[in-house]
Amino acid sequence: MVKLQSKWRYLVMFLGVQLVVMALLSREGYQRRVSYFFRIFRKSEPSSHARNGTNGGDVYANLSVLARSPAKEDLPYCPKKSPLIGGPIRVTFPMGLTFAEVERRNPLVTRGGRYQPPNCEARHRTAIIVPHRNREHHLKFLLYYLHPFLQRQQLNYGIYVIHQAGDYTFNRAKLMNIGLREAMREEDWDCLFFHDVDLIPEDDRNTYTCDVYPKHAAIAMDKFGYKLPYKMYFGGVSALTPQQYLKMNGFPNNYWGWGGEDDDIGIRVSLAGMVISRPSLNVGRYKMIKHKLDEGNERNPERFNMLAKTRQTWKQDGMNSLEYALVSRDYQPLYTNITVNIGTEEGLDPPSKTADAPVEGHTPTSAHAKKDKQTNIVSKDTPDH
Ligand SMILES: *[C@@H]1O[C@H](CO)[C@@H](O)[C@H](O)[C@H]1NC(C)=O
Ligand SMILES: *[C@@H]1O[C@H](CO)[C@@H](O)[C@H](O)[C@H]1NC(C)=O
Ligand SMILES: CC(=O)N[C@H]1CO[C@H](CO)[C@@H](O)[C@@H]1O
Repeated sequence: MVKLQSKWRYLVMFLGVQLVVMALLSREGYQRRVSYFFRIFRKSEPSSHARNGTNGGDVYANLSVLARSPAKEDLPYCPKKSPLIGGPIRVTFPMGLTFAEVERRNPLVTRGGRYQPPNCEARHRTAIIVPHRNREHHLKFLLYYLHPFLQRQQLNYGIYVIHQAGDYTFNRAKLMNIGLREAMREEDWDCLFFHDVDLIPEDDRNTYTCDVYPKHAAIAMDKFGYKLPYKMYFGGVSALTPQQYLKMNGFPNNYWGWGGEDDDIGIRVSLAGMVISRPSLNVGRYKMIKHKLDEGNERNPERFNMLAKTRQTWKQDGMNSLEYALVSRDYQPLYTNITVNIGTEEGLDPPSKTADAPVEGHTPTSAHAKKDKQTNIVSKDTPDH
């Protein structure tokens, strides 16, 4: 009986304390402290990095409809520093985003993904080159963020998607070589941005213009803790003038599959007597769209052997040895789709494609596991417009 009584006593005390707490809470001054208290408990979910990503501004702010001015000839130059630049950008990946919605939000983008500032003459002409295959979902997000991002920087720009036809192993660097050649065919671009489809810039002070040396822009990615993973890293997003590009004979054509080619490019920069230029760490920030390694882009087992030989190979392998066949060039509302056949390690028309007509010097039994795939997998491009 005594036990029970003391239990009751505790309960009464507890309720009393609650009453006092409630009374205190109801007072204005405590509201803030309480919400702070609850935030402490919730904070385990978004890490400090993630918080940073969501702190920034809306990338579509400040882009409200500027009418295209009729007199195009005598526009003044845009200011050296765009007044529309706002710093950190909030990057999220809304479900249900469609290409049509991206189009609607970018009314001034013209056919093929081109844009010029409506009321001033741009100081820079930048082409964005995006190597691509089976990543329409990522492309949609990239375009959603990149179009307003570039408009805030008052650039004259165009976005080129270089689409590798077929199912043979992916070759990112070769697609970028093709991107340079095909983009320069259309316009005298003074800067080319080589852009992975799954990287979204998080700060518009990271200007998409070229420097005196080849620029590595994606220096702080969320996946590497917003730090440069190693000194010679040149992956993700980089920018070169056509002159810088040709000086290093472009990028290598012979890296098939994932990895190595970006390091090769970094080595080429220094072999060609240049250095890597970089934006500051708090500006060159990118968020990566999470995904698994793609089918048809398996890790390249040769990559370390090949890197060791870059010094001997860079002058023979690059822009001066580039071979491909243009399949189509489509002007989509938000980008230009350049689809190319890039062949395989064995050339543009590998024996496997013309299996009934064996080419001398190539035994059809060569043990390329990747090559066998080509005949088995059916094309499954799934544009989700
Ligand atoms: C978040 O951003 C601020 C300013 O943009 C920066 O000073 C800070 O270091 C960033 N924090 C992390 C964890 O990246
Ligand atoms: C580009 O064009 C090719 C050929 O028409 C098509 O298969 C592919 O889906 C297109 N890719 C994009 C991203 O539009
Ligand atoms: C040029 C311009 O419109 N700048 C505005 C961009 O948006 C910020 C925040 O909404 C404003 O403070 C700027 O004036």
